[in-house]
Amino acid sequence: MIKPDGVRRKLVGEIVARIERKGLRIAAMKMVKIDKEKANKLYEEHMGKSFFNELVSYITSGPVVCMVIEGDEAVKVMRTLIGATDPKDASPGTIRGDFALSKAENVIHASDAEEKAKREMSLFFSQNEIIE
Ligand code: FUP
Repeated sequence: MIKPDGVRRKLVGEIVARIERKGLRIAAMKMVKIDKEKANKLYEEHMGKSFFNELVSYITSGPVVCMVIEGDEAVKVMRTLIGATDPKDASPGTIRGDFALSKAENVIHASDAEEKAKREMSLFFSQNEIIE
């Protein structure tokens, strides 16, 4: 998911290009504005943490671009492409390493496990929107 700052800063094309150039396939893509209820679901594992309210108000602050990415070890490969959660630690050449400085506004989200990917896909896409 390209987060609101990524969309605001017009990084969608750059990020999509990196994903495609890597050899991964975009099986679904849509721009949505996340409401508070969906944000709570997306981030339920962080509920109660000090940064939770900030996280929800940020992710609901503007449109995001949701994608279903497919490919060999897609979860692991996407995590490598995006870089460390804190962009200050993210290597140059990664999306966060190249385009972000703030941990709160770190441009992109990617599921960190297959189970999470399935859950997050179902939050944003119906089965018939995912192209085989
Ligand atoms: P990631 O999977 O890399 O997006 O990271 P997490 O799931 O651990 O965190 C989700 C989001 O919470 C991050 F993208 C940024 C935000 N966050 C903070 O704002 N402060 C923190 O201390 C940790 C995470």
